[in-house]
Amino acid sequence: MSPTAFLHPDDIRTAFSRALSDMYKAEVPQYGTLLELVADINIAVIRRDGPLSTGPQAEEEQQRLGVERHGAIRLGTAAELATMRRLFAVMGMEAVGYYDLSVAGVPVHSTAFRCTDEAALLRNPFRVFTSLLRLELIEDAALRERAAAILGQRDIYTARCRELIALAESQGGLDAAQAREFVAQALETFRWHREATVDAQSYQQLRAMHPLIADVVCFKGPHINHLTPRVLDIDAAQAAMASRGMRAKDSIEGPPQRACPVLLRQTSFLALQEPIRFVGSADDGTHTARFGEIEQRGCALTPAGRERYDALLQQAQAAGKAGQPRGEALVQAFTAFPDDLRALFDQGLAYVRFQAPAQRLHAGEAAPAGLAPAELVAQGWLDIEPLIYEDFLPVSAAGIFRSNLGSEGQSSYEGGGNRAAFERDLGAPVADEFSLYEAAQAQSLRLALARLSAGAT
Ligand code: OOG
Ligand code: NI
Repeated sequence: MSPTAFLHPDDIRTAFSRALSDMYKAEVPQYGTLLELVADINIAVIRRDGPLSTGPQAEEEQQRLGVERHGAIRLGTAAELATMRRLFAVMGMEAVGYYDLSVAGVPVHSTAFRCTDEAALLRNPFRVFTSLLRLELIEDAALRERAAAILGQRDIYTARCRELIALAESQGGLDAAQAREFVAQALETFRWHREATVDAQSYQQLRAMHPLIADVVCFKGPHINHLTPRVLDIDAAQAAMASRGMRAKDSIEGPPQRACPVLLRQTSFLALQEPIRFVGSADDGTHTARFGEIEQRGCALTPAGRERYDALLQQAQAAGKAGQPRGEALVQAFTAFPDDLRALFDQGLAYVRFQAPAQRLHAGEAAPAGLAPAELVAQGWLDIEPLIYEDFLPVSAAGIFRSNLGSEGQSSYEGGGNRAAFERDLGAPVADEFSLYEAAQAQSLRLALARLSAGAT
């Protein structure tokens, strides 16, 4: 078959993300309310502040916002993770970043499956935060073995889904009909099942160990546990959630409100108590796992910026523990972090997208040769815009896990992360997010410089 007959992975990703969103809307109606609320706020913010970008991709930035969301799943075994990597690859997504959540008392480690090139991100930046349970962190050997045995019996993929993944790999893609079938089959893995695969007693034992363990081990598959649209003003969204009768988490994770948003701010509505059925029992139980979340994304930070961010966050947490109100501690700590894009860029703290300024292009002026990017910016030959952060934050993720799973279980695990084990189980290394931002920034520089010199001729 000729490659032109294949559907583009971006289109498969868009179809899948839409199908997942529709399914979740039907399963968790509050998520639909959240989507409406976010769309209203985004329209209002763009009306108030103007478009997200003034560059050539302004229109795509706006349409990206309408489809943008992330989801999260929690897997039980190495084999499940390895197949998930191949499933997401069909949609042009790969594993980026390693997140150790054991330090925050959640016995998992995680990555984000997402697309990595700029054009694909603009078309649809759908991402899935994917965690793998670390059974080795469970101390009770009998329970650990029992959990492994239960997980060993399930197959979270349909047979046809496995076939279509293999077909995509051997052909180098899927045609339209195959892609449609793939989306429908892949969706099955993410569906909620109210029938637990264990009896009530096993469920309670695993849950007592950690609610997350019960959530991963006791069900047929890794139900999508939330989907998160991107909102342009999360403080407004947090207030609106309350006014629409949603029980929002009481604080926003991430940095405080700023003039120049950086990284990621997130909040959620609390997980639903859902009825479940156990094996061999007429009595129903309840399980709490699925929720809704919203996030505001800002500028990606360089390693130096991230280090500064992490230090300030720690400082705020320490002040919080010493009795200062959380919000106040955060605002106070972050006064030390520059709050305009130019300062962030000049100090090497943030990644940017370079643009050739329209007025200079129209005037046909030529930029002097041999100037470094910083000088070109300083002299007005280049404009800068924030390069949006596409990833996650471990401290925020842990906060989201905790607020939705309840507080049973350990507060932290010894031993730290194990990236090598994660990559072995995944069957591939995880990409380094900083290199990706670095490359995106460099590419925007090349494009802007090319436009500058073309404009001058
Ligand atoms: C994942 C929580 C992490 C985020 O947005 O940080 C996450 C989970 O609860 O499985 O989705
Ligand atoms: Ni999330």
